[in-house]
Amino acid sequence: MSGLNIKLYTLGGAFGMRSVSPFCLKLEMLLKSLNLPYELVIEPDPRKAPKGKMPYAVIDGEVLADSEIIVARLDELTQGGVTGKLTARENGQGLALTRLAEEHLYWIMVAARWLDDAWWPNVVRDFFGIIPLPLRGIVTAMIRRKMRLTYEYQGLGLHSPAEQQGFARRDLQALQDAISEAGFLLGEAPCIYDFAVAAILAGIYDNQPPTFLTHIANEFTELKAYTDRVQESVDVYGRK
Ligand SMILES: N[C@@H](CCC(=O)N[C@@H](CS)C(=O)NCC(=O)O)C(=O)O
Repeated sequence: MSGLNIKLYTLGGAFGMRSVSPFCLKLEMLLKSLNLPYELVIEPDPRKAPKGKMPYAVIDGEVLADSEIIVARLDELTQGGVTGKLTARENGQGLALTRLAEEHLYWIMVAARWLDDAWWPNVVRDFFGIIPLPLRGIVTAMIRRKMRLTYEYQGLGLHSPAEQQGFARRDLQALQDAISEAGFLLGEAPCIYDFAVAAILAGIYDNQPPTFLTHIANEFTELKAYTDRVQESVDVYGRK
């Protein structure tokens, strides 16, 4: 297994995070937990990715785009090393929690960075600081407009700030309630679903400076401890 040649293409760091993409962090955690060596390649421009989103990976020459597709391939290549120790019910529960974090809470995290007028200057500085000044305003306004439309099409962007905070609180409460007494989602050992959920949460808790969502998440102290516990378990951290 260790003979695999793995290149992981990820977004670079900003806002105190090594990578702004939680999907990249999830894969790093998984690869470390599987003891699979890999090369990390920073690709700052998602348009260069096969499907226009980061991360993607090249494993023994095979190009795989989308973190879940990469996880599924790693599971095959390790003969069930990712999901094989879990029951079908556990895998179902884990996937449902992953979807909650990656397809719902994630969008509120993105909006807290990109669409909150008070936080937006951090994005311009950390993300687009290299664009020369006269162009910077035009480019960032265009990209922000696309982000706003995406958030509206997703549906969450149609709600008031208070309603969005309500969605976030219910997501965070559900995740906190899902942690087992043994410390991780599905028992005493961390698994891929912990990596997925904790990667999103790390992007919320460790984001610098804190966003409105960080402040809400800080109310969930057990969830915060869990997020650190998962990162500690594999010694892979989102923060710099
Ligand atoms: N479902 C994808 C989501 C990847 C994703 O949303 N990546 C974001 C960064 S966190 C991205 O590259 N966005 C660039 C864009 O949409 O232009 C996965 O799991 O890999």
